[in-house]
Amino acid sequence: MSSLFPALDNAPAKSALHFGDQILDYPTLRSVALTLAGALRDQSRVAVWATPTPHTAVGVVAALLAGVPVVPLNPKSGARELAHVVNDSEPSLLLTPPGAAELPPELAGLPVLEVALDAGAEEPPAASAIDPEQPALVVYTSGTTGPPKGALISRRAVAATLDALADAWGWTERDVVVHGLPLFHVHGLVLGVLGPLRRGGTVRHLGRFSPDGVRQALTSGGTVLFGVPTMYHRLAEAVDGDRALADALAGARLLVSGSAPLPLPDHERLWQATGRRVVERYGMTETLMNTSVRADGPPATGTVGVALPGVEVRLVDDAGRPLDVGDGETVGEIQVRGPNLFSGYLNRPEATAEAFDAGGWFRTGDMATRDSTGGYRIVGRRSTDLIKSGGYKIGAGEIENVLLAHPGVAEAAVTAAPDPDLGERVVAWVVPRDPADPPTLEELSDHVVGQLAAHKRPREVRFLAALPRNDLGKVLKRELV
Ligand code: MLC
Ligand code: AMP
Repeated sequence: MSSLFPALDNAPAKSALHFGDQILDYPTLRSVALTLAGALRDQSRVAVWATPTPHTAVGVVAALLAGVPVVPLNPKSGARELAHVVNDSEPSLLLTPPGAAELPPELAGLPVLEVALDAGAEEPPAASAIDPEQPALVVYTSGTTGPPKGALISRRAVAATLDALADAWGWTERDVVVHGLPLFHVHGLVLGVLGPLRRGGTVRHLGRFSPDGVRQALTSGGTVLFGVPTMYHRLAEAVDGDRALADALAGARLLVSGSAPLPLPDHERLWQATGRRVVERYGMTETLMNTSVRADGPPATGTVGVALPGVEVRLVDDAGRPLDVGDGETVGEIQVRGPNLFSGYLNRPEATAEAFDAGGWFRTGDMATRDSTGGYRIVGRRSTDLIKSGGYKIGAGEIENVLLAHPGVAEAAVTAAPDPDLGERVVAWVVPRDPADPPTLEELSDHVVGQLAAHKRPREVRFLAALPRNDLGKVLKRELV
């Protein structure tokens, strides 16, 4: 059996996965996943239609048991990005829940296997030892330009990050992790599903995030809550005047936020209402988790905490020279090194080479300060072409290319605007072909949703006679914002 999930070896009689009223205990998960693993052994790479259901968890665990890399697919992908992901990653099989709604034409030709939640007749023999350097996952993540890149995340990186978090958070088999995160990104899938299973604990997935769902789950056994800042913002909005929700949050062992900065006002409102401090951790698809506020350390607000065990974190200046500071003021780019790092971008050797410096440090593009205790505070990011909306990373270039294909658009630039709920929202700056008859926001939004996932749609459009450009023709985004 793979060493990624030691709890599946002894399969204790306790629940592993809760998705609504669908519950799988460890013995059932073991037997269902091993049965499926037996059917996957000859596959080169499997795509998983990552619905927020137990089938996704079972499909991913089975593939990992079989030593087959997984490409999680967002079931709400637009046609253009889905075609890109499938052409780039070339899965040999697609796993879906039974009776999944009609699959998009981009997946035609890909053999489909439905994930069953009942065990087959016989368990196949366990796989022999699998190389920890082998990819566990290929997770697509947006860059500043072009289509998303597939980050190759090894089994070693998954194990390292989860064990480091266990140390920082005192995370054990007694924890029941509650969340409503999507299962096609590392937050929901690696931390939110593989994490509890590696610890031998329980996942309690809400199907879809709601403050009510959080309250119910935390008052019926949930111990830890994972969420992106937008979810904590919605909890902060809901908790005012809702004693039951306040009590539920106050009763959790740990409230963890990540994927984007948690604004101080939301931090403070939750603290006032519950007496609890939300713990922030900082990570990235390519690096998995780098830093966290420790559960056994002092409560901290506005910081993403200290380097996780085994992870080297440093700040560098614009020339890439290390900044040996602890003044809480000097800003540098965060670079990281450690066993949590990805192995490269699929089919993109140049992008992979660019991502690291000569010493093997990964350039995150995030700007931060470090204080005298080694705590990091993220103050921004290097590129104006990356947007974090609702915790999703969105590349401006990808949306600009889609907007330019709209018949009413002559020129387009995409930027982020601050948003109290989403953190940042996507703003489209458009030079219309016919200034007397510009496309509406709804038309542009629908056009983007046809090609890309709905979270990438512009929430606002601003019309201009021309985009500000430098002598080389590059759009001056800082002038726009
Ligand atoms: C909206 N929708 C449309 C549409 N407009 N569908 C078709 N056509 C249109 N024009 C649909 C959306 O698909 C969605 O459906 C619903 O309407 C609402 O969309 P929304 O307004 O965009 O989002 P919302 O529901 O408000 O979601 C907020 C949220 C979500 C916080 C729940 O943003 C979220 O789940 N964020 C998590 C992102 C995340 O996990 N990031 C981690 C990355 S890893 P439906 O059915 O889908 O609701 C990482 C590393 C790390 O960052 O450190 O963790
Ligand atoms: P992704 O590429 O989707 O994995 O997103 C990674 C990015 O999310 C990082 O580079 C950061 O910019 C951001 N991020 C993740 N966690 C935090 C956090 N706790 N605070 C601020 N930004 C964060």
